[in-house]
Amino acid sequence: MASLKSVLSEKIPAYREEIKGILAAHGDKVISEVTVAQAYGGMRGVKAQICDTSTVSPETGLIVRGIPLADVADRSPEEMFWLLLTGELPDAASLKELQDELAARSEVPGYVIEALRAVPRTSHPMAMQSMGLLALEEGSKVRSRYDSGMRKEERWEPYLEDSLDLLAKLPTLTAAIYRIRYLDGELIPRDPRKDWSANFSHMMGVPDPTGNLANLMRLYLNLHADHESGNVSANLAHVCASAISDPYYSVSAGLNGLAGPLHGLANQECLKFHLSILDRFNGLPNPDQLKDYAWETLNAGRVIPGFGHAVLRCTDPRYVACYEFGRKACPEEPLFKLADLMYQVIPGVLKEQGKAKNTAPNVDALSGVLTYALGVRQPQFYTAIFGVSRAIGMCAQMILARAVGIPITRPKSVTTAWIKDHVGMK
Ligand code: CMX
Repeated sequence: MASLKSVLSEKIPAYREEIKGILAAHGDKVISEVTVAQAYGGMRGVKAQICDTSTVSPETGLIVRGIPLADVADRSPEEMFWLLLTGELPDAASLKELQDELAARSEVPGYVIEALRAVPRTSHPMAMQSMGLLALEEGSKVRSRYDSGMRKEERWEPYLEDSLDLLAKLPTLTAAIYRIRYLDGELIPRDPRKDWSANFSHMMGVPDPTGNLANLMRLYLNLHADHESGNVSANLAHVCASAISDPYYSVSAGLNGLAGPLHGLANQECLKFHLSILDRFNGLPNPDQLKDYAWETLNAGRVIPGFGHAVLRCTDPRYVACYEFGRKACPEEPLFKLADLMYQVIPGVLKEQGKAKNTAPNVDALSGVLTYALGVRQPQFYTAIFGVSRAIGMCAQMILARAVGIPITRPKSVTTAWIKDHVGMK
């Protein structure tokens, strides 16, 4: 048995040496060039930062520390956190120690709950989640250690401490948001017999007679944890933490990006899309009706949520894991059947339209559908569930970045006048 901190303490010196060696021998080698189109186009495809927790292959999807997602999809989110940080899965005793550690840190101070109660009930759950983390910042060990003059090489340690606190409290905080925002505001205490994700669904308090919702939350919180570091949420957190802003500020920054409809909010949009179809056809449409509906959507200048991806050029393996889960847990649910029909019809429509580079479904095509089918009927809340999970990856990435002393992010921007001059335009 080992603690996460002791495993990291052992691995970090070699990791530092490895990077030092690469920089000394190859620091001047070119890994990417940037075109004018990329500079105007969201820096798509520009290789300009390092992320060792995971990588997204366009052809196969997420690979975590060299392991294809499908091979670790059935692990717990706690195991995922350990894997992202150390490159290994914990043994049973080490996992138990991490879970005990998270349990011991899980209480959210009363003033934070009061702050959540003080905002209007029309506030978006993402705004409440981000605000809740900022309220927790008061306890940051990064901030107090920095103020008392910590050495640069020690920075990863309070980042780990804050991350453990933050990750321990985030399910409690987010379940409280659910109960305050949608139910009677009475909070459910955590159950000491349950683990991190099981406690999250337990504290939300949605009736779950089959246990399927708890199982879905375990899968969901595992699958969404990390997706390398260029995506909006991870990148925002990374940039924020590069200024030695502590994990509360940095994860809050990431959550604010996750709240956008082209990123984390897509699962909410996707569910709405599914519900609007069931509503329009008073149940499941036939394939031709669905095709017409998809064209109507595209012709109105809207995207089909849940399809396409900025990086992936294959079916998202997270979608595949959700599909397998749904096939066992709720195959007869009209929403699941519709998602299945969309999988058969939509790629053909998008191909015919000829714009999307990837016409296959992404994870959002199913995550909201399953969450709704298993009893969480408030689509606006779904991105907050995503946030609980994505915080795992954001924290892992910033701990490692501090361990190897990645400096403050500061790419160079240029003006349109500079571009014109550079390419020789008058
Ligand atoms: N429906 C309709 N049009 C789509 C489309 C979709 N599902 N996916 C891409 N397109 C369009 C784009 O809007 C773009 O159109 P314009 O040229 O008119 O601007 C064109 O196809 C090319 O886009 P792309 O290079 O294939 O995709 P981008 O990298 O620009 O965008 C994404 C990626 C995810 C924003 C886009 O596919 C989309 O809007 N999908 C629907 C929303 C969604 O499912 N988001 C979840 C993403 C999951 C994640 O972040 O992990």
